[in-house]
Amino acid sequence: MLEKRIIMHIDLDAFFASVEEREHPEYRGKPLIVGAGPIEGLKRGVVSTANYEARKFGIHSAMPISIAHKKCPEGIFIPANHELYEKVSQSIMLRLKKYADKTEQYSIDEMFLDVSDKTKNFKQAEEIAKKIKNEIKENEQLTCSIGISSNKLVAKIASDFKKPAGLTIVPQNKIQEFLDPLSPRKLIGVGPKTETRLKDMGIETIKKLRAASKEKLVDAFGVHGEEMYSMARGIDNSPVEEYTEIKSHNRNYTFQEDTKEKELLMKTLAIMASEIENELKKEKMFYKTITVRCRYSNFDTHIKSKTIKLPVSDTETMLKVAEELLDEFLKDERKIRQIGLRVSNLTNKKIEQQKLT
Ligand code: TTP
Ligand code: MG
Repeated sequence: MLEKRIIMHIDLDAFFASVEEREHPEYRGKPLIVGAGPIEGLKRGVVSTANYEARKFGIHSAMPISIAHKKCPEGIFIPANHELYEKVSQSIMLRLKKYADKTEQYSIDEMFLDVSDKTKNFKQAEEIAKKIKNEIKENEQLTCSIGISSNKLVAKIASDFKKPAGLTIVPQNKIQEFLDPLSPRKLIGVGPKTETRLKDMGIETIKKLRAASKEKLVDAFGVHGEEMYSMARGIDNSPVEEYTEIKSHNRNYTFQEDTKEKELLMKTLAIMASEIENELKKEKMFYKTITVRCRYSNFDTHIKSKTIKLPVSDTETMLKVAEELLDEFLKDERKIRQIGLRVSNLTNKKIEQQKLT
């Protein structure tokens, strides 16, 4: 049977700890705990990750080091060496990229591959997965777990299904059967709080989640409820694509007749500003720099920019600054053919909105 999409998710096993074991053979076979923050006093730091020997003692990521130490006093506790893990990660991601045209690095140790164009069926995808495992094992001395399915959601859950060194394939017609017995916690975006609330509603498995009406879930969780409704059915149409950082938003408008009329120019800028604001709101981004680009009737083009102190996302500020800049352009006696508005210097940091000074 020809599957619509074949998506693979690769996740390295006990990543930070495995890199440390590779670099320090003396750690192998012993419980190893990699900590973040000060671990010398074993008081304030938390566990970044633990190898599988240490996990047998109940140690897991984000656990306070002090507790991990109580659970396993004989464990080896070491600080994280992020520079090293980043280097190893980059090398592995580069290796993985050649196996698919469409790839998406999802975290330091995870990557999605869309192998639909390279493979005819899941059997062939399985062969690719085995090659990947071999390549990583031989060249990086690390193991990974791989999930294959027809979308990212299920592929990711599948890679976690048989860890470490697992390979789990879930074809389209087996998705429901695969998901049903699992905890809703396995779904992307379902954290401990949502899990508890679902439990209170009597929903402890994805099967039960699937039995809940969309209205009920939306009532309880809003938009996230709607997402859970789809995820419980194994639905995820999101493409495998590298996240590209958007560095600016802009709009341009060319007038049918060149103009110097401020009212018309401001109205045009206002429309562009509100479109830009919508894009920013969607991405939860804030800007600091506003630029107006002006092309005069003779095609002579100039830009003027202003950067404000604190990032904002509103049209009011955008327009206020744009007006100041436009006034400068209007001092020229030439008429304007095209006007452009751009916001840049973007950040996702939420800082109290401030009025312009
Ligand atoms: P994970 O892939 O979640 O964990 P892991 O690779 O250690 O183990 P698994 O075999 O279950 O995949 O995260 C990758 C790395 O990210 C992990 O090695 C350390 C780091 N990390 C933290 O620093 N803090 C955390 O809370 C988590 C979950 C991970
Ligand atoms: Mg991992």
